[in-house]
Amino acid sequence: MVPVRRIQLDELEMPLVEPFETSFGVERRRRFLVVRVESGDGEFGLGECVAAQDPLYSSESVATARWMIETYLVPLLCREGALAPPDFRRRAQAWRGHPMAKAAVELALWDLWARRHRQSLARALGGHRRRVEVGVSVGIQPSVPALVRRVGEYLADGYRRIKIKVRPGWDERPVAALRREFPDVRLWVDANQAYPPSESSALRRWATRYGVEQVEQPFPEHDLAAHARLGRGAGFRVCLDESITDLATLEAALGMRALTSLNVKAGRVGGLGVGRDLGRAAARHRIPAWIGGMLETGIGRAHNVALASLAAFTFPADLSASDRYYTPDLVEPAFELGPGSTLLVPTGRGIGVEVVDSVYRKHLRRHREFRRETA
Ligand code: OSB
Ligand code: MG
Repeated sequence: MVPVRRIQLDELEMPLVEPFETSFGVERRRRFLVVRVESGDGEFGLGECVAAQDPLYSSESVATARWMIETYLVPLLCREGALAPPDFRRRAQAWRGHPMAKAAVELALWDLWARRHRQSLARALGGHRRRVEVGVSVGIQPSVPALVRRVGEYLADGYRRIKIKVRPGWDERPVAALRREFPDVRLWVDANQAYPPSESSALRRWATRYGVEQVEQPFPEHDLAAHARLGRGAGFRVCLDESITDLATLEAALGMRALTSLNVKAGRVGGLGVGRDLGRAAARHRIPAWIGGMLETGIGRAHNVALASLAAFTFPADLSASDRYYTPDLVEPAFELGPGSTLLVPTGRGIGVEVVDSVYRKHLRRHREFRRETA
């Protein structure tokens, strides 16, 4: 159990070091919520919400996540006064949807739980790795030469696995150019649902021809059958991201053989508990799982790195160094790329990194506090 006496809901806005363009839009700045839970004895826990300003990646947004947290999740915590993360998960399941809002609170409870048990979050979750292997996710660039240059810089930095964002009109040419320039690079593509299933054969042709290792979420999230057809007999993996929102959708997709790789984002699926279960379910089906990212600051990155330290996650994560996203990052120490394209798993209590107050205050746009009545 972790007592909760005070809850803080903050909204921040931070500029990205460079714009990040996907099939659904361009992000130049990230607007996001941070939940802070306090136990009343000096301990606290932090959770970053991955919902973006606009509902483009999924139906949630900063506004809907704020509404869900303020209307249901904060009152639940105030009513109970103490909840271990698995109890919160169970109670929050009564309300449909809103996994990003639920995750923000669950992440904060996990951080608090680990701190109170004087453990790192990675240890509290059952992780054993000291370093986690990572790659980099590269947005759509203004031109093919610009992409080749950018990827060359990331490889020079030490990243060993490259994922590029694709969409109709930005796929075969950039992929062919990367393969020509970097014949051995481990190359993934992510379409964020941008292709109609009728594009399946063209997609299969260029992905095979240029040695793409996996194609992530090419088709609309509810079309599991289209993903299953693409994967049948293919020489590349079909990875699902947006389609998988909980254990039930994963079981359904596994039953249909709609995936041969799984992107797990705690923020997308309602928290670390669900994320861990998804990884274990994939492992039982011999499907590689890996940790995805949502351009988090160091707070969310720390939770993701902790989850990536579990044995179930075997493919390199979409978790890059802090300087690929924000300079300076919200936390210290910042995440830096280490040997073998890895990030170090923090060993301090909880998430194991500290918020830098001056940076946090500079980007703070809204602040709200809630207290549990203890009369
Ligand atoms: O689909 O994986 C995605 C970023 C924002 C929204 C969706 C996605 C992404 C990324 C970035 O690919 C991964 C990262 O945080 O580096
Ligand atoms: Mg994705």
